Amino acid sequence: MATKTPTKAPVHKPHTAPSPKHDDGGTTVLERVPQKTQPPHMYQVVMLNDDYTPMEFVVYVLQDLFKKDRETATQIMLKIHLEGKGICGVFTKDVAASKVEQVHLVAREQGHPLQCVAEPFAT
Ligand code: TYC
Repeated sequence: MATKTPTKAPVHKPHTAPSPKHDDGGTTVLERVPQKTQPPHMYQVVMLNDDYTPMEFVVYVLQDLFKKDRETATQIMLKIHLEGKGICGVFTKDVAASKVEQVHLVAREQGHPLQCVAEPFAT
């Protein structure tokens, strides 16, 4: 009969590895080594003005996809309309790319040329 070879359980390293040190009295002291992980790079989703997308549709997108309240969504839409572009939100790279896709998808479904881009957010 075939017997199963025992597999080793995966070893999970803690985020901070205690490093053993010995003091003169023979006592072991565990020092915490600080974490070296960096926060993720962030991206801002910037919406662009055009001459055709209805203002009300832009307000709807800002409320629905970017979770802005109506007042804030209206202010952002007007800023884009007057200045050419405006920030909808700041996200991790994947989330920002996904927001851009969703905006383009819903805009094209409704026949609007609305455009937005994700760009690195300087911290
Ligand atoms: N300029 C558009 C209009 O006058 C409104 C608009 C605002 C379009 C913001 C796009 O991202 C935009 N209907």
